[in-house]
Amino acid sequence: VQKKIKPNEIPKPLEFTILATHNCARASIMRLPHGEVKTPVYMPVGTKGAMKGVTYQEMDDLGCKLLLANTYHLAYKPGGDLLEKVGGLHKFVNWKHNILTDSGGFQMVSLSQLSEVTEEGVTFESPYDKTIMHLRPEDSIHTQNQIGADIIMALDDVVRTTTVGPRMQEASERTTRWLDRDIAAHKRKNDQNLFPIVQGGIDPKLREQSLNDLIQREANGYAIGGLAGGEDKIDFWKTVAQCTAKLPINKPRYLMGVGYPVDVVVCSCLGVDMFDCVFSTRTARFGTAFTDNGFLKLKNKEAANVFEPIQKGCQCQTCKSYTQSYLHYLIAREEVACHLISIHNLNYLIQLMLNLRQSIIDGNLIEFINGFLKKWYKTEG
Ligand code: PRF
Ligand code: ZN
Repeated sequence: VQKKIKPNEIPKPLEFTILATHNCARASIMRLPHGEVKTPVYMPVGTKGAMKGVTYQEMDDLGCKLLLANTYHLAYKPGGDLLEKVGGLHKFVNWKHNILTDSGGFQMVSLSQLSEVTEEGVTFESPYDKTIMHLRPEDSIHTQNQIGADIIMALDDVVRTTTVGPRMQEASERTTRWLDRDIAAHKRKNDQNLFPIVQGGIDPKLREQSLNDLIQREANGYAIGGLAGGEDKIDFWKTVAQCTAKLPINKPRYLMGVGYPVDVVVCSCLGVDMFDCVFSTRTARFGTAFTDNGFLKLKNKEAANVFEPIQKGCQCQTCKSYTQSYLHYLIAREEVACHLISIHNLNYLIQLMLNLRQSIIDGNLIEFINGFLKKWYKTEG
């Protein structure tokens, strides 16, 4: 149903409709410029404008409606100017659904040996050819405007989760100051949503301050950053719960860098709506598949004698076509093995979210969680 827009009302590039809830968990529809997304959702990561070992056509076949890409990598190559010239990343890579771009902030951690942070911004030395890139909040937003993703991320000052003391406080407060520069630099407010990123590590006081500062800036959605970096599980969950309890109820919440099956299930229950992680495809490249009973290491010699798919009943192309035995044989020999396991793992996470979502709608979330955890930890019987 199309909503009537009053003559002088500027349409928002994001509409978030909650269909059902169970305690903090929500089943929603997020309407973005390139179509609807059912949440909670797992967003596959195509850092450099391509998935590793999976085509965008295949992502479409898996039912994916929202993909991730990274500003730092795309700014380096092919560059914002070229992407603007071809009409944005959607056109360049021929993807008709939604895209979210991360700001480049996280590369301060992942490329920490090669970066330097000041109040002005971040400076990177390219790991490829040693060229220098300055990424100020204004640069990140300008490049993200050129890329044209449906959701763009604020440039945050990211430090390792386990950092303590003044550097953590500085990073968290700087993230807020940079957010004001991001907002001022953002030129496409009508068709791109800028999400701020809550920081503050696992310190409840810093998180509280960051939450208060960011919520005041009234964005269309919010991200929870700075987690999944080696902190204890209990601190991780407490921090997520603190954030979801405080963030506006009627706006989507995105937990960055989390994609371990148990974590997406638990954090959906805590009220998170969006997740991303390279884990599903990275672990596939090491021969590990997701199953209802936990991780399956297809490199192990036991797999050689299993003439069944990775997961019985799985509707992915890999499970419909191949046995564990064949995949075990391929891993040592052919790159296509990584591709086949990636397809299964992506399908597994996408379906896991859809099943969880449906259980919220049907009022069966508790049964769903019990069933999921029992099988995952093999405590049945
Ligand atoms: N900030 C940004 N990207 C991220 C994170 C973050 O804190 C995380 C959390 N570890 C993953 N990706 N900009
Ligand atoms: Zn499968």
